[in-house]
Amino acid sequence: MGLTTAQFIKDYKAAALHLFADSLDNLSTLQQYQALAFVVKGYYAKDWVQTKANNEKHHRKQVYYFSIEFMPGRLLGSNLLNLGIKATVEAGLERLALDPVTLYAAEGDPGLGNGGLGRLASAFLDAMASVGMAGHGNGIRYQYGLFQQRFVDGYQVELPDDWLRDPYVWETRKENRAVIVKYGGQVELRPRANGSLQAIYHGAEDVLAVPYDTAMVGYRTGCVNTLRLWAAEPVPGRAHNLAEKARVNAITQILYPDDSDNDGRELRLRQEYFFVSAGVQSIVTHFKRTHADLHLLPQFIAIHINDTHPAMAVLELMRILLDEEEMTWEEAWRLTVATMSYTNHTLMTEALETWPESMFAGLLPRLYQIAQEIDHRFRAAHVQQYGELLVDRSAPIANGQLRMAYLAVIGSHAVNGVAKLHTELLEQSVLHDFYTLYPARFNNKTNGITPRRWVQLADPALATLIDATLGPGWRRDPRALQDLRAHADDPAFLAALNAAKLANKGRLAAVIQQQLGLYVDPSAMFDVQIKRLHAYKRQLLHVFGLLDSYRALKAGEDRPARVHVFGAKAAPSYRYAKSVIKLINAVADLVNHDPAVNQKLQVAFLPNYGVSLAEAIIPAADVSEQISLAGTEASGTSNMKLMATGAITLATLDGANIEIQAVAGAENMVTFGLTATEATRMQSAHTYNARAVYEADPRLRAVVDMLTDGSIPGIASEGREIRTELLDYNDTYFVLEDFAAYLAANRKLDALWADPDRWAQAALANIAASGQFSADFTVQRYGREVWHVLPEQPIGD
Ligand code: 26W
Repeated sequence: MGLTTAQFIKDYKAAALHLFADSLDNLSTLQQYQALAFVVKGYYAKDWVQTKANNEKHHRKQVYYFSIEFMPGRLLGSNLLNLGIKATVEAGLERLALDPVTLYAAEGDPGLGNGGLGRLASAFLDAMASVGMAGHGNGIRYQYGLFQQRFVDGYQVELPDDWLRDPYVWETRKENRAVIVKYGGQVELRPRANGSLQAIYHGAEDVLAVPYDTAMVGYRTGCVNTLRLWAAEPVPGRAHNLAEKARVNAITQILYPDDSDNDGRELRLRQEYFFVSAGVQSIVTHFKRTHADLHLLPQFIAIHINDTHPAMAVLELMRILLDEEEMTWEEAWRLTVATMSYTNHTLMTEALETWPESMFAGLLPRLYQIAQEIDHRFRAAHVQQYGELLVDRSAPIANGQLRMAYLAVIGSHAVNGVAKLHTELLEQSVLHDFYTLYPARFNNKTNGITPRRWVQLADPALATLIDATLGPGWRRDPRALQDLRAHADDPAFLAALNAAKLANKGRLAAVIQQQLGLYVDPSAMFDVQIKRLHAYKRQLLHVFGLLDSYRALKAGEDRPARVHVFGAKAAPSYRYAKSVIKLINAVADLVNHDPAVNQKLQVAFLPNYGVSLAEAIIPAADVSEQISLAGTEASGTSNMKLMATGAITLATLDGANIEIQAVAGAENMVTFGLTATEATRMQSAHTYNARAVYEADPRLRAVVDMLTDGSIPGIASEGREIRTELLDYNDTYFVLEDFAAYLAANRKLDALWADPDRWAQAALANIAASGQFSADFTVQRYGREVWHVLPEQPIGD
């Protein structure tokens, strides 16, 4: 971009004057941040316009990534890095006596997602722009994001996330691209001369969908794509009473905070249809502006369905091709299947969305008709060859419910899981019938992460060390990190690696001090578990492990000093998860205030875990806890981020942990526990008896009894609830069964920790192997095998 520090300072001062009619030093930190973001927005504006123009001029195929959640994180740092002007701007800020870190921290972090799925969507947008692919996001501009988490007496308290209280500088309102979304009413189908049916709506409710576009700047590519988030507003020029206005605004008011349990509320259905209809309508309208023949749609447009939440895209495209483009069913269906592709992110049956026919038909009468027709044709097409049973099991409509995962598979030409094991389990279980019907559609696309945010931005100490060791080539192609292996026996490098980690731990210790008033020793082993609170992720097993250490230390056994760092939000309606949060905080109180152990054992549960807090925790981790019951975590992505900054993974053979082991080497991580096959076998044979395991293991019994014997103050009801789940409801996620193996694995970690050089070598091996989990490669695989768009940027795979 050839920006000079002097030019930047000139632009920045001008922006302050333009926006706030004042000089920089008179502005608040927030205003200084907003003026800076405004300048940066100006720096990529031309590339954004140029990218659009190029796409049109060269008739480039566009990918539209439909997701009900996005978690972009703060954008100032990543935009500066991706534009290649970070050092220049930071030098300018210093010359203006402004602290870049303070300005970065002034930016709000749009929490428009729950966890893995939403963050992955944003990583993919960064990656598509960074490999020069024309890939755009399509979602919802929630007024309120995921709740702000506070701990009150150890209990989770949810506060509204009013993230738009201050204007979001990166977005641009595109009034002229607004569309109408219809709900309810009755639909009359009137045959046309050409045999197609005209859909006439009676008494439908119209809602205006207004898009807000945010630029997705690629890493040093000049490619700038678009994240389009839709807001619901009353249609202007029509009389609306207050109730109607509120009803419309409610559609995009708030993100549903559940990340595994589909609560089937009508407002959620309204949300899902809202961004899908707005997205598909604007794509078709835009396409028709630049292409004469809609029959060419799949050659120039790919629509990706991120889990079942946008699955109605199949029905909405059919509606438009049938009702507005007057196509035949066959032609419309061929185009729809060729355009759509679907990713499944969870095996949890309770997370697979279904909608009651009555609710669906009432709110979306025309789509319901189309869904019925798809259901009829699906049954008719397969009953001969596969019989009633399979067809009844897999038809999209059954038992009064629309089964959205099935609709997504039937309406897509490609279906993928997010890690090898997950895709295999999908083919063997949840989607087995479809694997029988459409084997060619199934493919695996193991998740990835963006090395820009998680290494270059979050861990500058490590990034600088790698630059000094390998040169900067790894920043564009992280597979070059493999060359670090040549330094495994280089004591100077290993020492520098440990020093970088220690510096990051010092920074996190300051955050823990500031947030929790807790002093932690940076030289201790930082053992990190950061993810949503869910029974299958087994934060409880981690707690049992540290309670066992607590007892051992009290009994005079020696252990290397450890600080257990937790970050986890629980869905507000998920009672068990909230009880585990209370337990972790109660154990933290017990341990941190016990002088007999708190030199060797500490617990730091940082509230309000999200993208920005992850950026502070991840570079400081020595141990990455990935301990879900094998066969439950689809992939995981924190595992990849923690690996990339040198943490040693303590893992079950689940999700992407298996693929991490394959590239890092089993000797450079510690695995334990039941395999997915063993767990499934015990589940289906009903051979697991948790109480028997409890009775047979005195260490385990001692720890479990602490839940109810009063040794952990303040958890009377939570302790009882958790104990009941374990001993009376037979421990759904085999926490007791994997306990002994988990302890043994932790002792292995202690032994490894006792040899800093060996530990550093293992850390190095993980960093060196982490390049392959770059989302750049993941989106290229999608680009070649699913979306059929060839990236310009030839980053070979
Ligand atoms: C209906 C409520 C709901 C909301 C969100 C159900 C399910 C979800 C998501 C699919 C849950 C989710 O975030 N899944 C996670 O997706 C990540 C990205 O692929 C994976 O790495 C995680 O393993 C998976 O749990």
